[in-house]
Amino acid sequence: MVIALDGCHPVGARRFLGPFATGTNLLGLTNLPSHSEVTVSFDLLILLTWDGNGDSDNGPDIWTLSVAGGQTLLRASFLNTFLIDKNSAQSYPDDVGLGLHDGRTGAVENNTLGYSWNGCSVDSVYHLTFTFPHTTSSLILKFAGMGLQAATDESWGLDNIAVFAGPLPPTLARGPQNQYASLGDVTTFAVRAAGSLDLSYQWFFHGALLPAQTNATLTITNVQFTHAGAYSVWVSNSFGMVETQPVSLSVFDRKPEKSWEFATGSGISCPPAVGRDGTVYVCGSYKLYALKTSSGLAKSAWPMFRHDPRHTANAAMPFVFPPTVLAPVVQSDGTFSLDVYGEFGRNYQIEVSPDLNSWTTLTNLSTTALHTPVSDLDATHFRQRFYRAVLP
Ligand SMILES: [Ca+2]
Ligand SMILES: [Ca+2]
Repeated sequence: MVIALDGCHPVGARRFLGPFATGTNLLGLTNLPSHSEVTVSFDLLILLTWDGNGDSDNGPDIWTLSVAGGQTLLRASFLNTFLIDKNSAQSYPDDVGLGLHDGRTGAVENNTLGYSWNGCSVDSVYHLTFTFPHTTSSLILKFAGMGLQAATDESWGLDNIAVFAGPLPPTLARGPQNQYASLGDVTTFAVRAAGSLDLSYQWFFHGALLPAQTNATLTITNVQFTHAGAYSVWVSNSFGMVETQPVSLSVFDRKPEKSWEFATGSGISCPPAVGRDGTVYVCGSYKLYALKTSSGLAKSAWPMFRHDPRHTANAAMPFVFPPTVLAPVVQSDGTFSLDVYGEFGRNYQIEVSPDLNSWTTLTNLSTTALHTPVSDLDATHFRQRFYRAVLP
């Protein structure tokens, strides 16, 4: 039985059932034919600012599917924002308490439904499928959101619900994912499949059968370089077989170690990361700060929601927005012009080089706007010349 849910389309053109807030929606089926198991599949639409495991104020934001009088098929938190926060993670594809994953892990669509918050698209779609033992002629499925804030802030919807009573060939609910491990680590590949419940598994390494690796998970202990490569798995039952795309295990000789950490205060909400050039990055709400020791504190308003320096205009510290060189043009008379994008009221040095090694100053800018044009009337004398804008 397939139930088309096209009753409404709250935002945009997509028609689906919803949006729903915290609460339970029931799907009841009667007069089912004789069967020993049921498979249900559907699209779960996660709308607006779900907070995943969240914190004491905002989460966890949980969605569940259960069988009335029977088992819980899923009880997972979902994270729909791109905020980087040490407390933010979603449990899906694992149940709450069993996994910490990045926001939108496992989503098959991102920002396709037209929902937005603070001008930014915030929606995702998950395709879910479950098989469970069931024998009676009636069935009630319970779809529920739990712990959500107002429906204008966090809601969900359903589409393309299919319920099948009886045996089915296996289908992949979620294939294994690429893994990264250090020497000596333990690493695990996992596959989740739906379909008739007599499922069996066989794992392969570079296409060669791995003896005795016949579970839904493949665990490798004491990882060595020889373990690096391509893994895949066959899932089969009495009615058919499905094979996954190969995924890779990458092995590194040493795990990057965090050598230090500083306490972060109000507005700074994630542990720092160090870039290749030594720049230290930390983030707060909607902002990423780059602290560069060679030129003092710098800031960058990327990548949380918008690349827009105005979002950091209220920063409490004397941050400096690094200049960007845009729109290089060789004019018809052979002179060269470019646009320096930076902050209002800053001093930037425009430098030139014949070879990207030795640099000399072309001009010093004192900006009176976000965009400042610069011309190099001398450019006709050079076969090639490189330009950069730096903080003096
Ligand atoms: Ca929220
Ligand atoms: Ca929430």
